[in-house]
This record gives sequence, C-alpha cells and structure tokens, in this order.
Amino acid sequence: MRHISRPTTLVGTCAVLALVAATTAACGGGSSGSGSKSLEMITGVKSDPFYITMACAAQQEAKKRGVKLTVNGSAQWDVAVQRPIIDSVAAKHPSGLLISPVDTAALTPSLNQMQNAGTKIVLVDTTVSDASIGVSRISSDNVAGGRAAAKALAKLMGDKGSAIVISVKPGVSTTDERTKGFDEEMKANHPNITLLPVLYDNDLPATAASQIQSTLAAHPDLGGVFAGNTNTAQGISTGLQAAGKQGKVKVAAFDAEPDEVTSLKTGTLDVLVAQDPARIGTEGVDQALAAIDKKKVTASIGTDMVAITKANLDSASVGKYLYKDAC
Ligand code: T6T
Repeated sequence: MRHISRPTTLVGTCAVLALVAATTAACGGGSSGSGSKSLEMITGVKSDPFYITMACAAQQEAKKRGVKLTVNGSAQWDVAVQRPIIDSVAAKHPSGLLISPVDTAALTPSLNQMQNAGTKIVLVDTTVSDASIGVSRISSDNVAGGRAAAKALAKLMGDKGSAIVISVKPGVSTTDERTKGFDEEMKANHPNITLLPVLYDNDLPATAASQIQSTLAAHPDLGGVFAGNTNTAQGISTGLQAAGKQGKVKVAAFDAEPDEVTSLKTGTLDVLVAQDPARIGTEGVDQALAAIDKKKVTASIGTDMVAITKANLDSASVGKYLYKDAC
C-alpha cells in the first residue's frame, strides 16, 4: 500500500485556505476483464446538477476509453428508491459500478452481493461504512468543507449570534461529515456563536423553506445558516426571501448549481463551497477500469473544493467548479 496526498484548495472570502485531503492508495483486485467491459453508474438523485455534472464527465471519460457506461439515478434521496435500482443493475452483472449510495448502512447487503458476484464497485461522492465495499472511494474532503463553511459564516456573522445547520438526513456520509466539520470549527474557534440543533429536510427544498421560517420565528437573533447541500440551499433561499430576511441572515451553502449561483448573485446566499463532481466522475471511470483490468487502483481519492463568493465568482479559476444541469 502506498500513501499519497492531494492538496484540496478552498478559496475563502479573503484568504486562500490550503487543505490537504489525505488520500491512500492500494492495489485492488479485478474481475477477469475478458470479453467486453460494461460500466453502470447509479447516482444519488438523477436530476441533481451535482450528479448530472458527475455523470456527464463519467460518460465522456467512458467514451474516451471505449467503454459503454449506463447512467441511472434515484428520483429522490431515499433508500427505498435506490435499492431496486441497485438490484436491477446487479441482474445485468456489469463489470463495474460507480455508485453514490444514499445511506451509509442500508444498502450494504445489496452492494456486497454485487461485489461478491464480481462487479468492481467504485464509491463516488457518498460512501458506506463497511470498508470492504468498493475498490476505490472518490469524494471531496467533506469535513474540511464543513469547517471552511463555518469559518466563512462566523466571519460574516461578526462572530456572534445564533446559527443553524440544515442538512439532508442522518446516515448520509457526505452531509454528516460536513455537519461534523462545521460543528468542530464553531465549537473550537467561535465560542460566541450559539449553535441551534441540526434540522433535516429529507432533501426537500419546501421542507427547508418552512424549517428556516419557523427557526426565524423562534430565534429572531438567527444570524447564520449552513445549508448542507443544493436542495437545502434552494429551500433556505426561498424561506429567507418569504420572511424578508435575505441578506440579513448570512448563509454558507455546499455546492454550486445554477440556482445557488443566482442566489449568490442576488445576495440571498453568501458563500458556496463548490465541489468538483466532474473530476469525481472521470476518476470513477478510470478506477473502475483499472480494477477490471487488474491494474493499480487508488483506494481513496480526495477531490478539490473551492469557496465561491460574489467577489471571485467571475474569476477564471472558479468557472470550472460551477455545476451544469445538462451535458
Ligand atoms: O452535495 C452533493 C453531494 O455531494 C451530496 O452527497 C448530496 O447532495 C449533493 O448532490 C447536492 O445536492
């Protein structure tokens, strides 16, 4: 096993924060590789621009490598919706599967079965807790992203007032890690900010919108919000606008899909922690093919993030991090 480090860069409101996403590498096994190779991808939510950007890049890479990749995705963030998709893909016995599991535990039996049947599994974005699943895991350093969001938000709040995290649901690796990083940073370095209990919106913007409005009613001193992902950020924008609080309550949000970018421009959102889903998709294809071909596989790959504000939104280095809603 060899270890490599890849720098993860977050460009803050004023400073550039260099973070190191520790990555490890290992050699993984592969299925026979004989005959034609088939790759399948199952994303978290098919219509989510983060996953659209990831899938577009994966398809481009698969085409370049001369392999067919079929993309599937859940209609919503729900184990009961994703499990049957996994089971029907398993029935095709693909050589490789790139998957963003919507839960850290509930889907492990299905994935285990598929892996035992010889499919090389690469976890893209989200992961499962069982470390034996997958030949490679590719994602942002979500704890670091949560910490960076807390730092930026605390600064915007003048290091005082109440703040809340609204996230997807417990048991999602990425968003749980973001909340962890956010909490750690706030507790360690911003003791004058009061953290309200985390709320979960099940990835539904309408729920996030009503949650932010009831939080405002109960805590008029609310100064800041951390939105754990795209749909949450969209709901928070709507809720703050409905309450006439846009620009007054500061918001740091994960992701950079088109609606979030619009809200950044209009001043409802203040900081976007953008990921690099295209790179996750490209690496996913490369790692799956390496495993199938019995070549060296990198067990864990950390991809870059960048903190986007109105100030750097138009800079050339930030453009590649903005998500697409179509290929
Ligand atoms: O934030 C991304 C992804 O990283 C997360 O796992 C789920 O939500 C998104 O797809 C954005 O909606």
